[in-house]
Amino acid sequence: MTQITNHLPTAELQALDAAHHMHPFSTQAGFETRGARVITRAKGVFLTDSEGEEILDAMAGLWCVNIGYGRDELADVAARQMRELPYYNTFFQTTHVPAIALSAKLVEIAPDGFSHVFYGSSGSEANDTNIRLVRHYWATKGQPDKNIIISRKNAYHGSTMGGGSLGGMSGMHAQGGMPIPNIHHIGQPNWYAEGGDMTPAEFGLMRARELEQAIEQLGADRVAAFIAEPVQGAGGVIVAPDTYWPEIQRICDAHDILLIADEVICGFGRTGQWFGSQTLNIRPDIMTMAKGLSSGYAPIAGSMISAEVAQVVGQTEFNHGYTYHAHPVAAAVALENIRILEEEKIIQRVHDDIGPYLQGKWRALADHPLVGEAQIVGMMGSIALTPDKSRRAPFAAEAGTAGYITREISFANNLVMRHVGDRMIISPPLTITHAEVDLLIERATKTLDQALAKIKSEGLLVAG
Ligand code: PXG
Repeated sequence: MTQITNHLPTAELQALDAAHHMHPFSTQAGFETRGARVITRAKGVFLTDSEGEEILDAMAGLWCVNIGYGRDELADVAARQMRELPYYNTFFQTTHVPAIALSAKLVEIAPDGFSHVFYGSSGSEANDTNIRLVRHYWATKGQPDKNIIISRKNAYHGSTMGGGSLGGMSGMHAQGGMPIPNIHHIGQPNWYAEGGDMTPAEFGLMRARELEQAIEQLGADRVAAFIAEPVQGAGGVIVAPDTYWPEIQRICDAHDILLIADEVICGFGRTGQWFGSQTLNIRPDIMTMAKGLSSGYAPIAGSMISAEVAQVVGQTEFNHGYTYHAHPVAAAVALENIRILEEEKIIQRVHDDIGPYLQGKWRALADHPLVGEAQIVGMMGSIALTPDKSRRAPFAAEAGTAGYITREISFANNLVMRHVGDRMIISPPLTITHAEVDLLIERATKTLDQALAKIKSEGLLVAG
């Protein structure tokens, strides 16, 4: 067999890809007629494909490459750690320096009250840990029936049985027997799509109180925890109305329900502070971390656990752990990533400079005739496409049709701007420059103009 390298013709790479690589969240058969774009390298905010095209990656990979591509420091640290100690575990009365140093650092940067970190290799694994952790917590306190976890429709918490069950994606639940028992979903705080004639403030309170109603219906003695993303990411960058989170916090406190903030996207500077919980002023007991923890350079995730929960769970053996828990190479890479975030004041820059700059330009896209609203927190933004912006109307066509058309045009314009249904989303590297933001907005605007023309010409500019 010929050696498979970057130098093979694109068509050959695509044919091999279609033949042997099963893609996530994709229709595999489709790759035979239309090959996947082959990404060969990346630097800063730009990807390069096998045809030499430069693509502005306004999604930072999958919301993870917070410090941008091509940082040699992380490669150097990984190589050094691989030579010194490529692997060891911390299961049987052993530990290692990357695990010690990263845990101490994470507790230092976390809000007050956190004391311990339990690791995984992905956000999904960390959320699976959280399910077992909160149930074990209440069982240890003598309440084994306090084991229901409340989550939200259209939430994303991963793709394993646990993570997918916590998530509220109906398309995922339709396959493979999810959700697992004792997971309960309430409505999401998506005022644009579901708020009707209510004000955002009224709607936010109404959706938060669904949590209280669910607790009352299920019984507070049955509910272990509520899990939510501070800002829903994969659900379409849905920013809750201001009234939502204070009410959620009040309800969790009043009913003795643990609050799990899934910070997989919001963490590590995405919202302009270390954690989205700080931006939204919430006090979680557990935080899920992944993605920006290593800027995607190595697979590592974790559950950040409050001192109170850690103390209770720590009394007995917690029969849970992954081979790659606190993997030394991944932990060393994460530490170096955090050093760069701190020393280069990247999060402060999101808060004070590049964040506000992007926000102003992104919000102005709401003036485009195809756009019903623009939302943005820190450096994660969305716009809702609509055939009739005067009344936030959805399209008559199947949800996602207009979004897909727009995404394809965007990709052809060398801008990675994703769609979730008929919302377009961005989450660029936090290191993006002002000039690159200008280019992002220029390509997004051109994309919206072209998408509007195409949607119109296909007779799809019709409200449902
Ligand atoms: N929680 C949240 C909030 C996430 O966004 C996970 C957990 C799971 O993490 P892992 O590392 O297991 O993937 C995620 C992941 C998308 C997309 O298309 C989003 C994610 C993953 C894949 C695709 O927006 N988020």
